[in-house]
Amino acid sequence: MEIQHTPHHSWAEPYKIKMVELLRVTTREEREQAIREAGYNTFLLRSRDVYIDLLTDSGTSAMSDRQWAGLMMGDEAYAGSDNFYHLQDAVREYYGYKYLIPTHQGRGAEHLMSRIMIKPGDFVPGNMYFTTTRLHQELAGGNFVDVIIDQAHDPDSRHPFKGNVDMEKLDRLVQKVGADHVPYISLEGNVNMAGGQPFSMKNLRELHEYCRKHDIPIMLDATRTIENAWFIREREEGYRDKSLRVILREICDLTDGCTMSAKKDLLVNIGGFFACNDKELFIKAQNMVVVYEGLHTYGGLAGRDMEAMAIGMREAVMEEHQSARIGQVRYLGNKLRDAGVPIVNPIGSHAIFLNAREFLPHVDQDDYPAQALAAELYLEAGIRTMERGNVSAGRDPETGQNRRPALELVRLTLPRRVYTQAHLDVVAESVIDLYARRESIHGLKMTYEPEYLRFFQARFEPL
Ligand code: P70
Repeated sequence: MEIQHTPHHSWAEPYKIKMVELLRVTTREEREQAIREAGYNTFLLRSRDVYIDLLTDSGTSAMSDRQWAGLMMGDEAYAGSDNFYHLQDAVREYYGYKYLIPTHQGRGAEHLMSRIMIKPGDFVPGNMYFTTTRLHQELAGGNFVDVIIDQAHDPDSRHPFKGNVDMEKLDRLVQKVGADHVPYISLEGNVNMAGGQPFSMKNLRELHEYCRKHDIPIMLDATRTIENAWFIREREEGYRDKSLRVILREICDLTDGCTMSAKKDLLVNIGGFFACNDKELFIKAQNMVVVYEGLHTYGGLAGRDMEAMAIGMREAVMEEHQSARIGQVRYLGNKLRDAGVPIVNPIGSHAIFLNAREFLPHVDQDDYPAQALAAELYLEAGIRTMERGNVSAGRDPETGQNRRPALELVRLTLPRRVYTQAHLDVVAESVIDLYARRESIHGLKMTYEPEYLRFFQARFEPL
């Protein structure tokens, strides 16, 4: 399939706007009250108090007219809904996995997979943790082991594939605990916590070969894998003329199954799935899904949700869609970088990550610089972002201490097909203003800490 560019190779949006949602601009006083009531946690703000919402790219996409039309075609039968079969056909076509179990969202699939595949005491290597993924591994009795390359933990490294697995780290683990205690390797495309960084096909091929030899399945976190495919085409020898569809299939063909949060790449507001090629694994998942999600042909979704996902999948692999998606993120990133704002490099596909450690060098990591910066950006401009640092990393289960991760970041995440270039100008101007007065920003003290995934509901006070 040939790659189509717009005239002049611009990343211009491959759509026009048919319906709009009005935004509300608040006063500084209103924002002061709102963030105080939210305990300085952007997850606890009401969305009506937010002007530009860059909290996440999850479930926040604008659906197309075709997807909305698909909702009307929902077959809400309890069992055997037509929409399930449409989704199964699309998964087989684009991802290539034989068996499909829908789930309400990504963590539903992670839960099923962890429960089925992990035995207590097992070790699960992964190319950096993701919060929900690691928690489900731990709840199933497993131990997560980070096997991503060192460069991924360095915000200044310009390595083109910071999502790569360090084969030596992996081999060291397998030698130490034995392949029998490694139920699978968890491989994430466009590694979220590293700043949206891709793995290369070369790395995946090496991993595939190694895992075949040791009989270890590769389970893909496919949430942002189409975006990963984009980077493979851009940066890897031999892929320049391949379509995203072809690259996506090549990735999936080197893995054994996946969990998916369809709320990202697949352009829906809710949904996910587990998919695999092994029949035995599928049967176990099919049995587990009825306990926690719903019957195996809907898994916690309405028929209409599955239809919107099947249509979203076809749109997500369109060249012009991804070109605009990545072009927009880079537009914002380049503006910030040119102004000297410290961001994670290279720029990833779903977000710009501010390096809060460098932005606020005067704030100790246990005073949560990224959390403080996210709160301040809201106060400054009504822009909502997300902490991805010490609060998100949580405590080490053994020592009980904060993990103090190398990456202390604030994520400016771009919903797909939602904001315009002018919105991004406002965002860039606001961050640049904040950077100019960075010395006036102070840390936070945590006053309430939930037991699980604390970043969602923790509360803070200014120091
Ligand atoms: C985000 C969202 C979700 C996600 C993901 C990857 C690579 C699995 C999931 C889970 C939402 C989120 C989740 C936890 C903390 C903060 C935000 N990421 N794998 O904003 O999928 O949300 O559908 O259960 O990125 O990055 P789901």
